[in-house]
Amino acid sequence: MSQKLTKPRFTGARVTRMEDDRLLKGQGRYLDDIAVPGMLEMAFVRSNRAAAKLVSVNVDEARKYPGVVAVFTADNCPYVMNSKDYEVAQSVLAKDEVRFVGEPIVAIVAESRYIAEDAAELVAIQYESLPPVLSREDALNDTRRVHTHRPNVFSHWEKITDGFDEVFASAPHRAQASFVTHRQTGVSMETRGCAAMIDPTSGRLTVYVSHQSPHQFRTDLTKIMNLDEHQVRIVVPEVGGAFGIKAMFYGEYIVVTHAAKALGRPVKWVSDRTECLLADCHSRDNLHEVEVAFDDDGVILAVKDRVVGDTGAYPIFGFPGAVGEAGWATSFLTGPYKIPYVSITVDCVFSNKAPEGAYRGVGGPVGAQVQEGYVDLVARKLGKDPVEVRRVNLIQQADFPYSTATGNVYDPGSYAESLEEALRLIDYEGFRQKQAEARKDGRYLGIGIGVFVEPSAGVSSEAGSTPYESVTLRMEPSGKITAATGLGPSGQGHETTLAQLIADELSVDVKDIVVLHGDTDSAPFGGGTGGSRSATIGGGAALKAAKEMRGKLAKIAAHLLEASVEDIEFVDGQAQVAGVPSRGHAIAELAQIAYTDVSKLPDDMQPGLEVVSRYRPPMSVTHSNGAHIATVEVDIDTGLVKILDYVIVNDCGVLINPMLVEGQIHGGVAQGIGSTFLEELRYDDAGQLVTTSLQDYLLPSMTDVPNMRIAHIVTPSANDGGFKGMGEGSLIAGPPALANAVSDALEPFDVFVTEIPILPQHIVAWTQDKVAV
Ligand code: SMO
Repeated sequence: MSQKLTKPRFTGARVTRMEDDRLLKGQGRYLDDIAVPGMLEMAFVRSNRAAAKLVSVNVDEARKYPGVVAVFTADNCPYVMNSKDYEVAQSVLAKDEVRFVGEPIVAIVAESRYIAEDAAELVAIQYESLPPVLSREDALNDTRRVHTHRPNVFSHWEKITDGFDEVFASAPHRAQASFVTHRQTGVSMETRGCAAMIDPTSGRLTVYVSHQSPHQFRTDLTKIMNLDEHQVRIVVPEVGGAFGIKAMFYGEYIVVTHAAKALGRPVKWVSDRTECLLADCHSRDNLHEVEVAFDDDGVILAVKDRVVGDTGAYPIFGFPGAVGEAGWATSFLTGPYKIPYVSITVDCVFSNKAPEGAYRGVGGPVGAQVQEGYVDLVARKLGKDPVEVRRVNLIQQADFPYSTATGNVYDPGSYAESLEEALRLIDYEGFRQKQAEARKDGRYLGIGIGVFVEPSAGVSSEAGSTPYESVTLRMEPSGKITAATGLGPSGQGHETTLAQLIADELSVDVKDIVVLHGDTDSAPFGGGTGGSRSATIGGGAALKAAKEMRGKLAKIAAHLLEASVEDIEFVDGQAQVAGVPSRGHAIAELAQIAYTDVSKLPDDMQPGLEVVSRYRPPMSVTHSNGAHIATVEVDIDTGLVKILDYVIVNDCGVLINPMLVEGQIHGGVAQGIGSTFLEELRYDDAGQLVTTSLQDYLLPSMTDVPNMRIAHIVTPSANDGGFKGMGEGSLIAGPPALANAVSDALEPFDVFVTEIPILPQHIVAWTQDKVAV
């Protein structure tokens, strides 16, 4: 198959998102828009204790309430999510004991949500409170066990490079810092939920769910409930943000499905905002005690990291957050730097807080906060410019492929180049002058750098298997194309990017392609969206499918034209003999023949034009990289931080659509601003979550997010198309750039930030009654 192709029209272009026509007109259909006759709604009664025995759960009054159709507890909905690796089973509705505030205990099914909520008030639960495990110390010391049959430390690992101790002990300098990120979560505009119903004709179960991976969801649901996969259809409608939160599997989905089956009526549950904050997976609740060894020039010789990750009450089904976060953070402990020796100790613990799971970047943002934090610490200790310390430590072109002390192999990137370009864009020297002048006036300006490596495309739907993704491509008799994918977009624009790739391979217009997703009945089995895998692996599958389709078309054209397949080229929607436009057939004509005039096909060819392609990338992981630099002004009287400028240099290999790449960066930086300055899920001493609305859990708004300047460097990956995933990098690099900028601004007060979010009261406390030097 070496038919020639004209140069791409769409790949690399700022093609307007095809999704936006419906989304911007408010015509997108989300989970809560799903309405069918006779649909019931569910509300949950959740634990209001962090740790307690359930003495009694009385639902009699709720059951009698007019409009209530059924009430479920662990007695009549006895499903359990088993996390075998960690020897913990989580009842989908709490049985005997509750372990966090927000844990579902009772589900009320009623004719409306209003009725269900009213009836929920009538449920009488008698608790016998237990002392909650809330601090890392209590968890580590096993003061009380969250799960009585096993220690609170549910996962422990160590990794040390041979020779670490010697190098560390004999280093000219050592410094230490403890980095903390408080609990945060990915707040999607559309909340979580699902709706389940039995198809009255086929008897099959259909579950609508706001999720990132339809097939993974079907696998989890059918395994836990012991259902036959072919009798279950999962439909993911439009998803209004997901961020990893919606890659997880939650017990509520089982309860809704069980209710629909038991009652023979459709049942829907959509989380309200308080439920989201209470019971969507949390993340980032980690402590990293770091020691770094370095020489007089700031060359980092060795780094030691002792991590405690708090995963909350249960290892969330399929992806215990603390393990994922500590895994990523320690695996990328050395980031883009050449640091030959590491010592890593990790303890993941249970506590009486909500379960932790994935949130965009998983351990990346925390890991980068640690990594860029200790680099700045070295600079601070030596009185050197943080740029100089980075320059002497960054991995250079000649070092690729680079094997890290933590066991990763980095494919080529542009670590040093992206930093230099970002410094140029922000006018680093110019800013340093402005900063010095401002300080004379008692104003505190700072600049912070976040250089990052983002592993991408390493995630599969089935843990442990090799990542792959699938695309089905069908050219209809008209020559128009229907594609279907197992990916699960939540606003990233996959319909557009996949269409761009397919259009170029087949020399057709993007508008002649529709990309379907989110329905296990029509989409081929795939891993879904997460781990920045969609463009890289899903894009690879789209390319592969389109190439196969092109091969078929070329074969038909060659047969009709009595030419050799190798001589067929595709130009402007026509397959023709190379350089002879008069000897060609429109693609639409070939499609017509393939379906309805099949006697004209080569003898060995099946009618129709449909292919299913699965793409397994040659590399298990490819790494994006880049540099963020932020400048800030810190007002020490109010504790407020104003972002003055923000530049991003991003290298994600070949760009399919720069506009969408930049959209991902904008969103990631916004979430990074939230992570650094606003967002904290706060528990009180009794284990009550006190941030249960968006008035308490603060999100960045338009006025918090500055204009950003973005530049691209392209170092292609070895995958088909040369793409690298980039969905998480800007949330990885944002927090350290911003935190380091605050540290830099407050250097005259000897402030070095090691904890996020940085709140105004922190800044005031760090600086008041202190004299700047
Ligand atoms: S945290 Mo995401 O689903 O890669």
